[in-house]
Amino acid sequence: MADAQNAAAAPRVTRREDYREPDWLVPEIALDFELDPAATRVRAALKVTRNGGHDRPLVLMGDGLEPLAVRVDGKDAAWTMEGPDLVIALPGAAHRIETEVVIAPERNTQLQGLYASGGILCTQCESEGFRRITFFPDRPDVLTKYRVRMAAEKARYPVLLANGDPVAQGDLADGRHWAEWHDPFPKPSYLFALVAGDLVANRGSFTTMSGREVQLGIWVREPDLAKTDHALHALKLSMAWDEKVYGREYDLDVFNIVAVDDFNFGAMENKGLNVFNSRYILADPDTATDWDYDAVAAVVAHEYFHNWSGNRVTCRDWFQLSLKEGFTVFRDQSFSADQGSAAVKRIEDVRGLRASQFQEDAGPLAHPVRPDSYIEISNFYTATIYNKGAEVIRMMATILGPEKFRAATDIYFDRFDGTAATCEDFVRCMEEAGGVDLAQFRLWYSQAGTPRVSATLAQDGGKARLTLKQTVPPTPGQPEKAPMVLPLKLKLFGRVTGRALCDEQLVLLNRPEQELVFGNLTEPPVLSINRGFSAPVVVETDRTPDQLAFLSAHDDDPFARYEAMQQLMLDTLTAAVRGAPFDHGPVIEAVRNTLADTRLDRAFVADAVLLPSDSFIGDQMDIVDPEAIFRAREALRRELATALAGQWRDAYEANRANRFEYSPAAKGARRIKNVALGYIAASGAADAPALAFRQFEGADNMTDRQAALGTLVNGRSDERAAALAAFYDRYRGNALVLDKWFQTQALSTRDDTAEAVEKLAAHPDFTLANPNRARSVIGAFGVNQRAFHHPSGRGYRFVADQLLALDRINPQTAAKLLPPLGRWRRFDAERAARMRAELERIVATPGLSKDTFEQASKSLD
Ligand code: 0A1
Ligand code: ZN
Repeated sequence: MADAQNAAAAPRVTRREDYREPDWLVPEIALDFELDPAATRVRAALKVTRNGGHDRPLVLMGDGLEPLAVRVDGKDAAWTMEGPDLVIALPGAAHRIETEVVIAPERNTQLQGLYASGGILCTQCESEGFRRITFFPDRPDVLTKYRVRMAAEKARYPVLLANGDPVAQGDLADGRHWAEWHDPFPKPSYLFALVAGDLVANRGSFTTMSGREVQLGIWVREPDLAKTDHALHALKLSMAWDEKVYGREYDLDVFNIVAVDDFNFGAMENKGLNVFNSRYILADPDTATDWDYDAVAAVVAHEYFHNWSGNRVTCRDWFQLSLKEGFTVFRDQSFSADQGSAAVKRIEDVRGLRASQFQEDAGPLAHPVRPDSYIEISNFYTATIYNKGAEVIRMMATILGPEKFRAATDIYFDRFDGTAATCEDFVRCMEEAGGVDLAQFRLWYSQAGTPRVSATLAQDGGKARLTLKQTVPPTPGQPEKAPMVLPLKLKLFGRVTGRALCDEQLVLLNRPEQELVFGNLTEPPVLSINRGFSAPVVVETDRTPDQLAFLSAHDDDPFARYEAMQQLMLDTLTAAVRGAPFDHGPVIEAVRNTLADTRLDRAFVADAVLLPSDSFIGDQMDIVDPEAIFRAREALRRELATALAGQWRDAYEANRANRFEYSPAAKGARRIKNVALGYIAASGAADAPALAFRQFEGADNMTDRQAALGTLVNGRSDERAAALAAFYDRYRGNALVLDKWFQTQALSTRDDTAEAVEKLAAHPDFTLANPNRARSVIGAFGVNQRAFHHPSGRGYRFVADQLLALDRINPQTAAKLLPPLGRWRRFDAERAARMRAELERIVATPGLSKDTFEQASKSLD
């Protein structure tokens, strides 16, 4: 705790410009673990070599470790501690260093390093967790070959796994056993992993393109075994996809995945031994929604793809994090797009980007895709690094075209295989293979903030003049911005015939203002712009409701079609919130037409007819008025519900057939049916609660059951309590499903939700020790705009109280809950003052972690 306090008083800032090559390299390590939850003895033998002609000592980083023995070349040696680190002066160019420490996994509530989760011992080392296990140069540019031996009580830990391939195992006299694993690929310490537990595997195999057979295993506790087929299938699909699309083959003889219940993030790509949050592995129809199934496949793919984008080619330093994360998200998004509807996938990805990354980029925690400094690197596993980073890769792929992009990634993988690379290295490969100059494009890595483009189209006889202007808003530390390269796909449609007036064009807007002229127009043109969301920007146009409604019915790019509808809804809603004149008519007609268009994919229709969320509407306003937004949105929802009552009923009935199948068509049917159910309830129809309850009780899958529960939870019917009680009774023994029970209530649109979450946090099944459970209440509540911003300020107090309690247990997860409190500048003076008061209380708390300190103090600046 004393360390944490010091960190808060004088946080050390790490800067990108200070990067220096490591003084010492570690080509090899042998680790020996005597595993025990209370006291695990870790012996490490490192071969170290001096890197260059300097006389600096060897610094082995530690975090909370005490050296019990230190030997150099077999002899006891002199050493000192500098803060948490072990420092040894060494005379020669190469030495053998041995250290010994004892750690206590069962007391590790931070879930970094070696910890216990439900009787399983497992590790999480990214970013700086390896130094909580043993003394080591714990930085990603030190690549080492690992040999790991571990011993543990056989009855409690019958399965012993580590990175690489298994080489030997055996029994010991005292009920213990041991196993040894070798990883032939040099790797950074953040990719180290071991797992010991009473686990069973769903086994499979995959034959690689060069004919090698790889043994696959998805390891879980025995009762969960039946829920692992989907993950195993997704793994095989991912392995085949990476061969086909990127020419990349798996490289070890085994690939193991372990699911654990307590995990700070989604999953971790440790070499040959991925460790997953169980919510991204376990799926069966009774407990997982379609969203969960898709997320399992996407995360399995993501972690698998890291084997090349992250492991074979890793990051030089943590400022390059997006090198592996942005690229790997782009790869997993492309994989998912190839499994079903690419259009629907793109719509969902953009929806997510806007909800999390645009908001981040517009607030106090905005940072570039390649940050310049950090206090705590764990705070930088953000939507900007991941999702904006993926958009940056996507833009380069768009600019290069598919063949050159593939040629560029081939160069990248081949040239940097086995090394720790930088974002700059990646961009250079793009330039080389693409024959393009990306000098100005690099601003995407260094400038934060979401660019804004204004587009105005003026017709003049047979010609039209398109004026494009760009601005990039100021962000913390970056008051002035240079114009960026924005690849904008655009097209014109004729308002009379609906026909395209030109081919799709890719315009690279790279100046503050640019003009384009279109000729030979035979009818009034309508502008379709940023098609496919080709650039992650905000586009403002002067398109009329009529033109937007027209595009929502005629655009041949599904994303642009969706976007036109969203813009129409957004314009209508923001006018209502501002008290300006508005007309619901065009939205109702556009939704009517979309619902009636039988050629459209049902999943697409479901996305298109959903109103923008409260918080996305809020993002359009200088000062967010949560109550006015809620009222305007509910009013439009009710009107859509009543004006199209017949169509919602039809959509519901037509898609009611209820035998679970996991296919794009069946998923689409469930989606539109559940959106329709929501509208039926919004109409206030007397039979709506009974309809929802019938669906809740009769469902043969979690998608339908949870959707019905969500609809009821937003209302005030008797069925509400009955459904909540039934759900709880049925699933109280299943933590992942119980999370849904908590989350659904924390997301409720009812006006008593701020009060309700306080009760949820006092529920006997609520615990801060499990990150999923904490997020299901506090994280969900934080994005429930109206409830969180309750005028009394009780929502702010609740989140701050919980966050402070969690900070003492698990700082990484606590700090992730802070951003909603940091958005105070966007709210009225009274709310802003209350939010600031909570941030000040947090910052002033003795013993605060540096994770939370960084988030809170930056949010106050
Ligand atoms: N590299 C993982 C994400 C991850 C990051 C940090 C963690 O613990 C601090 C855990 C996982 C991924 O991108 O999936
Ligand atoms: Zn990742």
